[in-house]
Amino acid sequence: MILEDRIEANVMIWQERINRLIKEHGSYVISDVTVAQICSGIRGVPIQISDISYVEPESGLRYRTYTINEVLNLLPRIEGSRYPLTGSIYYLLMGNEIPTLSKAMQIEDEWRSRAKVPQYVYDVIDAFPETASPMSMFSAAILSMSGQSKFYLEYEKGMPKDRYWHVMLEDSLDLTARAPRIAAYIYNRKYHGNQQIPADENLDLAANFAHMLGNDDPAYAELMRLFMLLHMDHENANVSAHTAHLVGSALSDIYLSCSAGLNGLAGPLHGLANQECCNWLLKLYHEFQGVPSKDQIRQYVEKTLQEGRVIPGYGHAVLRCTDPRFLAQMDFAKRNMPDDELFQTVMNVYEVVPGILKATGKVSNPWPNVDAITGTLQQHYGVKETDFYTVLFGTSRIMGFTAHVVWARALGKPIERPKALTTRHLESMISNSGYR
Ligand code: HAX
Repeated sequence: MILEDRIEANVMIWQERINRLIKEHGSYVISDVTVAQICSGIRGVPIQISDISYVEPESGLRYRTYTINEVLNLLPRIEGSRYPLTGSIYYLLMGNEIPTLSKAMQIEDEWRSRAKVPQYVYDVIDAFPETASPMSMFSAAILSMSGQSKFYLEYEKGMPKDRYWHVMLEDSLDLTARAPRIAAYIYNRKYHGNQQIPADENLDLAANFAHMLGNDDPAYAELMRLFMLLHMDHENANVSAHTAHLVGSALSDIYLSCSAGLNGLAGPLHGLANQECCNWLLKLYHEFQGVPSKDQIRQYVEKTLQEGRVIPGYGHAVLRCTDPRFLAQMDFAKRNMPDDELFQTVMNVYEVVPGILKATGKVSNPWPNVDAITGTLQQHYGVKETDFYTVLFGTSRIMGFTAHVVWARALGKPIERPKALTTRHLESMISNSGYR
């Protein structure tokens, strides 16, 4: 299989680099950790290597060293499409190489051949009450496949360690092939009277996902190609990716790891922000009965801040610039839906909010992140149920999770076990050091 061959050809090279680093520079100190960092979310403390994707504060996300603009320009696409095939991004993340169109198509073919979802997964979803959150259904559906994981079954039989990543890759391809079907099933069951739309095997993964969500407009297929590209990974230290990686380090299978990662993604300060952002924008739009003026936006933003709430879609723990993923979606909207009034609202908000956040003097990054616009594009193409947006996000993000977990196993990364201290330890360390 194409990805297996590509990873196989590279594993030794990366293993040697890591081994050399440990052997020759193992005692090199790369950071001092402060009390403030330990007490505030281990913010900024380097915890691991993330070669698959990396976030530069001033220029944003890089997939295997390529910026978002480079990825959009260099990756192959099918004829007539502006946006790369999802299979090409997955190949880049896993294989560390810009693929040819033929290679990207082979990944899409792999997904086609593995996409059948076992009936028990649908039964798990059906067992949830109508009121259940779509993210809990999605996470549970994925978790339910753990018992049939190829890794789990072979591990039970005592497979040798050098087989681990091969079997994890198998499971990863199965999971990533099935995820859009599971997500679409949840969508149609929860919001559209269980009117399920059969997959169209002729389409690529993203276009098929768009089709199963009920919109066959070619522009929506394009949007979903862009969406899958932009949401696939964002460095391996954010809540969800790190959770998936941490759980994977215990040799848990890919379903256990990805389900855990999705539970982190479901939090309001992380993946759920896209839903909150869209709801905030919709409320703003309705309050002023149309596209609000900049003065009206100023009023509305001040009110949100006075209520002690954050402006959703703005700020970031690492970025210190407008998120290039926001800009790529803005470009899509300008081309495809310039007259959409919610998009026009997004643009007016973009002109007003950074200035207000800067003036507070405390916000580290006043610029929009990816979530400031994502929901607006979905609204335009008819996917209006905002509480489903994190499932959309998760469908793409598990691809990134799987790339990190497969590579961790290929490189034989050990189980993670950082150290926790008591408050008393900290107090004693400080007083014993003579620090004032
Ligand atoms: N609106 C108002 N205040 C904000 C703010 C915003 N958008 N972003 C940060 N601040 C405030 C913080 O609440 C904090 O205030 P206090 O000191 O009073 O607690 C202060 O500014 C400093 O915070 P920071 O260092 O700038 O930001 P953090 O790294 O702590 O947090 C967050 C980063 C993304 C969580 C934050 O900017 C935020 O809550 N933004 C709004 C929610 C959002 O858009 N989340 C999505 C992030 C992208 C993502 O992960 N997607 O999955």
